[in-house]
Amino acid sequence: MNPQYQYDIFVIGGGSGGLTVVDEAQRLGKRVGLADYIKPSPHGTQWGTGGTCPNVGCIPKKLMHMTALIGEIRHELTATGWQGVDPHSKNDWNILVNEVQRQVKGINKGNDDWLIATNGITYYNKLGKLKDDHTIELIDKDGQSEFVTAEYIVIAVGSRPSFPTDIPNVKQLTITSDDLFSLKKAPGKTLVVGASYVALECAGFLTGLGYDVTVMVRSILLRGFDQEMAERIGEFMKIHGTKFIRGTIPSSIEDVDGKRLVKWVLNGQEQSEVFDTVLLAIGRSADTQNLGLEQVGVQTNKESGKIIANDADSTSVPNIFAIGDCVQGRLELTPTAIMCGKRLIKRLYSNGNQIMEYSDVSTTVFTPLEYGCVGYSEEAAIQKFGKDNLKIFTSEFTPLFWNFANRKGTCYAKLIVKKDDDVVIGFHYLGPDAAEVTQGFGVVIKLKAKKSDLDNVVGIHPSVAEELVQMQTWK
Ligand code: FAD
Ligand code: NA7
Repeated sequence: MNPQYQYDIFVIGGGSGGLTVVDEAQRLGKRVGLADYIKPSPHGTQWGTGGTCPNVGCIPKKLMHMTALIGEIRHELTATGWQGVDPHSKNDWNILVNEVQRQVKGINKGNDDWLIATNGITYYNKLGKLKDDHTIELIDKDGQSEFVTAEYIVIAVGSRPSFPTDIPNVKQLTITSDDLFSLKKAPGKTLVVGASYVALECAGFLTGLGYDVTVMVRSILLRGFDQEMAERIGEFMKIHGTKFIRGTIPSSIEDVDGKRLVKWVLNGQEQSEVFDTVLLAIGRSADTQNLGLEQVGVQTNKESGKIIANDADSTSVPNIFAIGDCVQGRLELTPTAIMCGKRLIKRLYSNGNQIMEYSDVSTTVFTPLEYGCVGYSEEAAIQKFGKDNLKIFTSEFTPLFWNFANRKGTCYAKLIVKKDDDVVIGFHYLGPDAAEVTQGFGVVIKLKAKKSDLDNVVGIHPSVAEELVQMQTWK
């Protein structure tokens, strides 16, 4: 402990990464300070402790996605003789939002109780700003400041939704995922702008909840993911009612009697349509403005605002570290921010030497047909190893229970295997419970299993996952 400073370690940002750092450091008896402050969205939406994941990210998203999937089962219930189920019943948005917020507030309360009750943590519900390499200014909601000092500083301020700069009043005329999960009024007919993770997940569950949803796609679906899988997701969403406008972006958005008149140009022709809600999901920007980074000498990418940190999470100022979504080149996921925070504290205080590895991280996109993957996409594998050195195994299948009500669409899986050593370098699965199925394959890929190892596994029957250990057809 260095008595020169008030805290051994001070964390700015109490999300997935920041809270992990706080927790790990206090367990080791360190004097820990935390500043977490939620800047309201342009519509004034605010939330409690825990950062993006429990408030406006993973958790409310998954709850709404599950609600849409539960709705789909109405058809199977009717087909299998359950009485009193109306397959055309409507979802009540207000009941859903209240339930989602009840669960979110439960998580907030758990965090609040823990922050208050844990010895060794001092929590400030204040905006943190660097003053010098060991001093942080803490600003409360009334603009009053105090200053604290720390030996180490960790920046974990996450990211916030981006807005286009060329559409007048865009922040007032649209909402983002920061507003959606607590929206007071049902979204109604919705245009989702953007075509990646957040856009397709939100479009998927809104369609499943019964809303008229159109996705406006600038270029491709799910950039960075395996494009065959991405296109299959798009096809599945289409046959389940989501509409797509591809190859354009909004050129203007206007308020017309409380609705949104959106115009765009497609093939040289101006087109327009009126929506109740426009949901922007065009990516996220690091929440690093006004953090005092430049003044202290912490380097950032000028365009994205992301902090530049090395593999050991050090910024250009050696005692200032940065983790999670606000750092350039990191996967924007809760478990990566958590593991990164854990490893940082182990390295700082308990002789750890492991750095965070960002390859072979399993993830799932919670679209109506869920997509789990780990390892290389087909495109990335071809680029790295060449087409001739790969075997791409595929399988198309229909889960048994889908036949009850003739659910439309099919599931699909893909394994990418290197010919020279038979190692499985990519796993892709489109089907029910993708996160549960994919987690185990994350271990398989991490352990560099061979295709012949999978061939030696006896499948569980009847299941969808058995498809993955008996794939014999390759492209
Ligand atoms: P955050 O969790 O964003 O925390 C940053 C905190 O810092 C916030 O509380 C912020 O208010 C605070 N802060 C910012 N500036 C200051 C300041 N100057 N002073 C004090 N406090 C400040 N990931 C998954 O793994 N699975 C998913 O299914 C998933 N779904 C998602 C769905 C959506 C809609 C979104 C938006 C994200 C999703 N994510 C998902 C991503 C995941 O939420 C993030 O990767 C994760 O929360 C990043 O953690 P973090 O600690 O870097 O930042
Ligand atoms: P991403 O993954 O950065 O994707 C952004 C999407 O928005 C992508 O489809 C872009 O199309 C599209 N985009 C970007 N700018 C525009 C404009 N100006 N107009 C229309 N469309 C645009 O962001 P997400 O929000 O989906 O996800 C971010 C992380 O949050 C993700 O990793 C999850 O962990 C949670 P492009 O392909 O560039 O043409």
